[in-house]
Amino acid sequence: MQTEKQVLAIQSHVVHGYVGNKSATLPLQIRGWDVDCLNAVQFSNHTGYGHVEGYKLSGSQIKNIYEGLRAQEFEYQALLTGYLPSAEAVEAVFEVGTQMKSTNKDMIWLLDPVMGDEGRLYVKEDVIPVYKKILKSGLVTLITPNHFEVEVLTGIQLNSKENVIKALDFMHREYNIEHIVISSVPHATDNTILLTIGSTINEKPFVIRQSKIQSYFTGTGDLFAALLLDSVHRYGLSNLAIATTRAISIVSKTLKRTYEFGLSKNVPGCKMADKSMKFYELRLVQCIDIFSQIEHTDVKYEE
Ligand code: PLP
Ligand code: PXL
Repeated sequence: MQTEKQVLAIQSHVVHGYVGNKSATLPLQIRGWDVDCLNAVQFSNHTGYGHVEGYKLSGSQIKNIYEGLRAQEFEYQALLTGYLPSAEAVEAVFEVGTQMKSTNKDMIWLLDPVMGDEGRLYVKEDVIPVYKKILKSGLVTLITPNHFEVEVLTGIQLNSKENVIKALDFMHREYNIEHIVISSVPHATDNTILLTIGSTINEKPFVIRQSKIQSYFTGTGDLFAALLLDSVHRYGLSNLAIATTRAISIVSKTLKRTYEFGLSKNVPGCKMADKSMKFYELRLVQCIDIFSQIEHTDVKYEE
């Protein structure tokens, strides 16, 4: 009998394009998950376009919808949380996660502490202490910060191998996090390479090197977090390095296809708020064959 795979996913909805739950849902469904989307915002499009219309849920609206789910006693094997629009929304998600873990201590909570990128916060500063509080609770299974979010959480600049190890150690010990995957770290000296660095407490960290596609994508981190959730469920948290290589492989094939589509529109790259951005929305529907293939063994890791 197939095991149940049900996930509650709390992050953004965009009417057009693919970030947040729009990025996570299709790949997870194809890989056998029932995805219950609690959309923390409903926006017309992602914020990179420069103009957005839409609505944010308040903390109490998030809790209220969750209470509806709880009343039905739905069961979830996983909780996936990404971009949340305010400190009170993050507080509400802390309450949801706490409640869900109290009924199923084996539930995987993958928390992507979405706060910013490339040196810029895109949430208000008051969100930071709430994330820190959640991380200290010991309820989160796995986090997927990018390099900037690691710097925000630890105060350590990821500009050398020693500092990366220091930051991982800080997050394992100060924040009580057993599993960490830093989704993207620029290489210290080679800007054609992007690193993904993972670590399980009391084990050696691992590194995955990929050549960077010189373009700007949005929703990649959300896609990666969703695929990593599927992958750790499939391969086990004790095989975090293998699980991460499988997820990275799918992300990189998706980006390659997205990039080729952008090129076919004669747009060589794209910048924030550039009109060409619409050609770089992740081409998820065109990648169904990639998501349908279960094993992706072409990406390797190093210790
Ligand atoms: N870019 C590439 C090529 C990736 O493979 C990944 C994650 O796997 C990311 C970006 C994710 O970065 P972020 O979390 O900063 O969106
Ligand atoms: O991919 C993160 C993200 C989530 N939610 C919204 C966004 C973005 C990135 O731009 O605009 C609404």
